[in-house]
Amino acid sequence: FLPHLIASLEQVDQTYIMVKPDGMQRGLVGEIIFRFEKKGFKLTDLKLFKCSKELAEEHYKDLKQKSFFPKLIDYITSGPVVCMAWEGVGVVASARKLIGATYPLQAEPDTIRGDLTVQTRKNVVHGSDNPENGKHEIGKASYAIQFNPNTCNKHRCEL
Ligand code: IDP
Ligand code: MG
Repeated sequence: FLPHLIASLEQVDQTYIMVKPDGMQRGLVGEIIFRFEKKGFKLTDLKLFKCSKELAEEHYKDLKQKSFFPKLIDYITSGPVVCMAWEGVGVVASARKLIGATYPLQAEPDTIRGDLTVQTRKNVVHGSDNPENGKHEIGKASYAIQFNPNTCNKHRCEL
């Protein structure tokens, strides 16, 4: 029993981390990568892309019935996102802790959302909620359309 438990605790997983359009516009990509690297996780893939409506609806399909769903889809497709695959022991749950609670006002200090935002929809970053979804979301992201800077001017706020 004990060796089995330890083996499951030491499971190397993958998670899909996505810097949402607000994180991209605010120039928080480095800050987010820094936190995952510092924790000891391994970045195994990274891509800048513009999320299609179809992919966004698939990604958030569990929330389809929510009143905020249409606005969520509009927002997530409003500008480029940074799609990343991260790997490591317990990375899925640990990443969720580093990200913090969905509602930024409830997120603890020292978490990404706790430190960097007060807005629920624009909460900077997405992280998979279980290892199966991690693999699924990484696979789906590989179909995403490459970001073309000439067709999107919303990728960085004016300074
Ligand atoms: P999570 O991102 O912490 O996993 P989910 O419940 O999966 O949270 O919701 C997905 C995303 O939908 C959130 O990150 C946030 O951007 C948005 N969202 C969730 N709840 C609300 C809400 O009550 N109002 C507006 N947007 C919301
Ligand atoms: Mg979620």
